[in-house]
Amino acid sequence: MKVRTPLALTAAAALSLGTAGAAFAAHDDNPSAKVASYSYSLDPVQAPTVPNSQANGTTRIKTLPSGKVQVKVEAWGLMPNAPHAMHLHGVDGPATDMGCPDSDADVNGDGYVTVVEGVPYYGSILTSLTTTGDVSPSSALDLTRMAVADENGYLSYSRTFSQDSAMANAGTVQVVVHGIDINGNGEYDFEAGPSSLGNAFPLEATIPVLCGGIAN
Ligand SMILES: [Ca+2]
Ligand SMILES: [Ca+2]
Ligand SMILES: [Cu+2]
Repeated sequence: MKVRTPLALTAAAALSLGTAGAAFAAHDDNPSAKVASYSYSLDPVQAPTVPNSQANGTTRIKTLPSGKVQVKVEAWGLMPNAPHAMHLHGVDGPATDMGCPDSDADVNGDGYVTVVEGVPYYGSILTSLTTTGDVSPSSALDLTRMAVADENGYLSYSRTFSQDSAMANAGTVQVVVHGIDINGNGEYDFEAGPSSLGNAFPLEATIPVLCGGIAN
């Protein structure tokens, strides 16, 4: 889209896109127990031809007896000294397994899998993995409350959520980490163009870098 769009609207747009792509194979049985733990590797979303895009990581999503969900993310090789938007992506409601973008995800063939091009694979934003405050999709791009990678590009994140959609979908979500310094200048800028979510954000700040989840 070419217009500047309020965050709440872009989140809503992403949500409506998400229901279209429930395309993946049978899900595992949803655990009936109150405690379950899901560990995934986080793998690069972009082709190796995208500079500075080949990070890696791990994530663990654990449902706690208290009815809360703990999410841990550890990643290496991210853009250093920069915040990285992170979310639980999926389809809210009855268990629907999505997955991570594959090589067909770059629909327009420009060499980048944008956040919107990934939605048919990983679904919409269910939970924003912020460090403090609101965790709803409306905080999706609030980089002031996102985890920051250190000078080596290492990021460590842990937070416990009481949000309903995080709890309801803990077994089927994808963890997606965003933000790639494509031109290597040490900041998110517009040289590679605007975000697929709107012109207010650089592509560099919203492009998915890592994804992990059930259907990997
Ligand atoms: Ca593309
Ligand atoms: Ca840059
Ligand atoms: Cu995301």
